[in-house]
Amino acid sequence: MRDFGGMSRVIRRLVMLLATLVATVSAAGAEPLQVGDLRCEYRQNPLGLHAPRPRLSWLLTHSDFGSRQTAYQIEAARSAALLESGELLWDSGKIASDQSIQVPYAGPALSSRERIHWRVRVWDGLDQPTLWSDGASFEMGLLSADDWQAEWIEHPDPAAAVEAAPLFRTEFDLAAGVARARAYICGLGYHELYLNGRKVGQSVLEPAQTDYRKRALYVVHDITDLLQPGANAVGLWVGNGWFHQTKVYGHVPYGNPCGIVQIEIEHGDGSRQWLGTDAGWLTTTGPILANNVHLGEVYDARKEVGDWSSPGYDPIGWQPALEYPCPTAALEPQAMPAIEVTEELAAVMITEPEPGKYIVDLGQNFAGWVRLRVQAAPGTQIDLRYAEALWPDGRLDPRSTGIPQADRYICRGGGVELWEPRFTYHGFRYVELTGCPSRPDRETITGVVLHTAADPVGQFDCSDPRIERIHRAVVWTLRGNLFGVPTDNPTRERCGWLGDAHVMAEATMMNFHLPQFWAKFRRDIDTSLIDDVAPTYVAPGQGNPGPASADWASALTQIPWYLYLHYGDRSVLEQHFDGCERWLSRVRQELLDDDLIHRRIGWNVGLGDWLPPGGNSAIDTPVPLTSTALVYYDHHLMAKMAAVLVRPERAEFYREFAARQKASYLAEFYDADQHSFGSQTGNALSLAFGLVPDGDEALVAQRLAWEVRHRAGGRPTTRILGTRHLLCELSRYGHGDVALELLRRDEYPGFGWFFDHGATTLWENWGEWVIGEPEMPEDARNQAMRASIGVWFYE
Ligand code: RAM
Repeated sequence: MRDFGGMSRVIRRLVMLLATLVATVSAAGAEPLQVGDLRCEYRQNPLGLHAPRPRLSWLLTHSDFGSRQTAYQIEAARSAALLESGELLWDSGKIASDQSIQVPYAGPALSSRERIHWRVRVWDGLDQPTLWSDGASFEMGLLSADDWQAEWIEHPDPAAAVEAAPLFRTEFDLAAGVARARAYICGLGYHELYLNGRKVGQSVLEPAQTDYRKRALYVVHDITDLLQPGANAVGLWVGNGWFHQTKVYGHVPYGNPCGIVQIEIEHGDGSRQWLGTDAGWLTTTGPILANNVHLGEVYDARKEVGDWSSPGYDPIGWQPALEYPCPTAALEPQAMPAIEVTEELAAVMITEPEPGKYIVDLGQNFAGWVRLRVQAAPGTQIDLRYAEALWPDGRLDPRSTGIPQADRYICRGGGVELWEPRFTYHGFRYVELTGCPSRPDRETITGVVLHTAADPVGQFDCSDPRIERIHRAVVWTLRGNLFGVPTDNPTRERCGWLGDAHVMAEATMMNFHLPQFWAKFRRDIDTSLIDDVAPTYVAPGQGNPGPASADWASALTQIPWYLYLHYGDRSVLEQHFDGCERWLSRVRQELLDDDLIHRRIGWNVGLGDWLPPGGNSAIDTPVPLTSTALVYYDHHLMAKMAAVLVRPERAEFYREFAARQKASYLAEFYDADQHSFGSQTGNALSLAFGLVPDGDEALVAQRLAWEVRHRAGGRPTTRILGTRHLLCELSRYGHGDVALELLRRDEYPGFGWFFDHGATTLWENWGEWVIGEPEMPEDARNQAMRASIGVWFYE
């Protein structure tokens, strides 16, 4: 062994020498190594940080094969000028390291509002330094509750406010010479901020949903350029959002629409000015007559209140706001990308299946809303209903949405009117319009696509358009379900189901840059724990379908692990390791002697491979198998996480337990003669999680391929837990042809088949309703769990 190690060291040195030579020879014509894209906590020049040691990253660009970073140096100062002149707050010195992500800021402790300017240079493989990068900055948020001097406010008539969306306003005077101005804001459930007649920022449906009792997210805006010397006005518009949701699981509202705004202004001469919500603000109910995140919005344009967020406005009929008791234990910054408009869709067809009822087909199932363009007499009422499907006769078929999704717009009259809702969203492809004064044209309705606006990071091209089509549907399905939390569908529930979350997480990360989104959701799970240990099926929220079974609860370990795997984020492991330990220790207590989950003790055995072809009665994999496999996987991941965190004893503990559990699992579920765990999902999960006897992997994979082709006649029998692994494990072990057959299959149940029936996103069921099976009436057409197969396209 030692000799071999010595040999490999020699070879490695030779390879390095060769690489250095190549680098030197090519250095003459090559671009020098450069450092750019400086980020802090994943964002460029972020505002509102709370991390005590924010993590820095940069990107190396070079045209040279073999270029690499061998060392770095970071300089930080209180301003760009001081950074340039060398009056530093922190100088890391030259650190020998190839690390270019997750590098913690190690300057003096940071205080509220503090802004740090920084730059970095690196040394390459020849120990040559690059030039200094351009400067970047980060700014701290309001770190303590005492930093919030503003008061929460509400409309004095809460009953009216939960129907309508209240507006709040105030004015203030400003001297010239503003150097920096920030607005810190949280309006629950959803808010919009206005300054001097304009909406601030691009985002919509802010802030992201949380368990508001435990924490609410605030947003920071740089408003320096929106202010003006003299009179200024600020407006806040607040809708119910998830703070006052009344439809799903428990129907329990947290409170009445309310908000807090704090504006802080710094002048060039160092003087400061401050302004915050309090009972001195005025409020009214405006044109929104009703708003509900699930059901939609009613807007009467005749009740618009003019330039309400401009200075000099006459707030006639407005009344003083009431102070509202602080609705949350903590205000935390919203660190992830906001929900934004990411695309607009033009109508592809307009029909009139019934007199006066027009159907606009936007060509794509998606989540968002529409922009209505209309010219009609004052008081004309236009009703919009949304659905994912049509009846064969062309009428709107809203059955798959589970809830009615509808907006109503009442016209102001006197010209062209443009309208979009504010505090709701819909999952749909088709819009039904009633009450239009004339036949709508292509300008009447535009589809507005919304979701958490994370940068796309993946792309997939293929010579087979049928395969590309599935990938496209995967991405649309993911887009429809990234709404501040990973939702199961954008229609009847919109809930962060833990099982759906862990099966979709990697597919989302392969398509979008989502480190803060998933880190936030993992914390959402912690805010919903029962007695600080056991997770609930859905997070976040107080309305809840109950304690999670172990298979859904596997999100606890899987999400941190994927964050580490995809982003190198060790801090999430640090943050959640102990909580995972507590949960798994409880799980083990319930396992009794044989380490298997096959009894209903304390919580459900599990939901199992939910909704396979034919519905839940057709689940062909024992629930104890899938639940035990997931608990095994949890322990396997814990061993890995413990190793990363340098906790060797815990790593050893989890390895030992996993080995013991694997032995019991094999004894209970493995047919060594057939090399099978009895079902497609059983075999696929066992392969994916390493639950196959060493050396039997290829045989089990072969058996899996045989089961698909021969025992099931080419049909998948898998669902939420099995489908991704079915495809990935077939391909991993050389049966990619079988995986392709499954994807191309154009009979029920099959992926290709969906598209012959109009799918543009992935359905919750396998389409039983099409073949006339009565079960499963609520077949959502945009179900995130199905998009877990997105991993296969990249793996
Ligand atoms: C459905 C959800 C979700 C699943 C649960 C158990 O209501 O849509 O996909 O996790 O049931």
